[in-house]
Amino acid sequence: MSTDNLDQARSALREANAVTVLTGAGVSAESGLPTFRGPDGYWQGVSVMDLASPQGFLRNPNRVWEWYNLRRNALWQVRPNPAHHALAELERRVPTFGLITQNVDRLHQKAGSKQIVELHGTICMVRCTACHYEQDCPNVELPPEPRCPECSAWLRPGVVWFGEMLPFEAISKADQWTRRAEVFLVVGTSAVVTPAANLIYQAPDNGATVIEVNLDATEVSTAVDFSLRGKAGEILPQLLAIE
Ligand code: BV8
Ligand code: ZN
Repeated sequence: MSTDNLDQARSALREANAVTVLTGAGVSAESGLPTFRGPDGYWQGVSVMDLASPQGFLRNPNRVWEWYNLRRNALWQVRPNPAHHALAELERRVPTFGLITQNVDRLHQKAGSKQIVELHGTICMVRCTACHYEQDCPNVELPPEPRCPECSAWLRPGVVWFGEMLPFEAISKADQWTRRAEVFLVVGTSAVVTPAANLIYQAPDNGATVIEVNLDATEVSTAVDFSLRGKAGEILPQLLAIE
């Protein structure tokens, strides 16, 4: 990656009073969590619609819970990495800041980030498929067939599955944070899932400078102002000149 690219991106970030960040699974990769579409990603060898859709859950809830319990139990063992900490530091420096995440792991919160929108919910939450019961239950090993304590119906992970609408409040806040951004920083996402990916194309409409940090080139790399290639846990501290 060219240093002048990094230098110019760093100055744009330093001068900005309003920064919005969009993160994906790549920001948690250095914490030891798999991404989705990478070589050892969650989606390798499995059908997305079997595991992360309402139809898949209806067809075989045990199979879906087996997969989500595996992911939950992996999550209790990992910690935020320098990428998460750099974004929490950025929030402390910038007057108007918002972090929009597609991630469901809550590692941004663990690193101290506060202004967060979870576009796709979180696997730390469970909710009932039949009544209003919901429970935040991090660090808890759930039984293979989690049932609602109020009505005994199946519980489901508190995430947004494919084919499901994103929570209205989340998407309208993400939209507002994208409109106000002077710099829009996109970290560790393949930018294929919508409506999250649409925000990246919307950001420049209001004059934002768009900076991408990713290990590889993505579908948006040619559409952004600065595409910084490398690991988020290494580049973000450099971008903030945290040595
Ligand atoms: C919606 C569940 C309206 C939670 C997720 C056809 C039929 C039906 C629907 C659609 C269709 N075509 C398009 C759609 C819309 C669909 C969609 O986008 N599909 C995709 C697959 C094309 N979207 C939806 O369904 C959304 N709802 O649109 O509602 C509607 C309703 C009905 C019908 C139509 C529309 C719901 C989207 C939410 C889906 N839920 N997950 C869970 O179990 O996790 S999304 C899933 O992908 C993940 O949750 C994740 O959040 C998301 C994005 O993935 P990434 O985070 O980008 O991860 P990925 O592995 O892809 O990339 C990682 C990147 O990191 C890579 O670029 C890699 O290079 C980089 N990297 C790796 N290591 C590092 C790194 N970078 C830096 N440093 C490193 N160390
Ligand atoms: Zn219930």
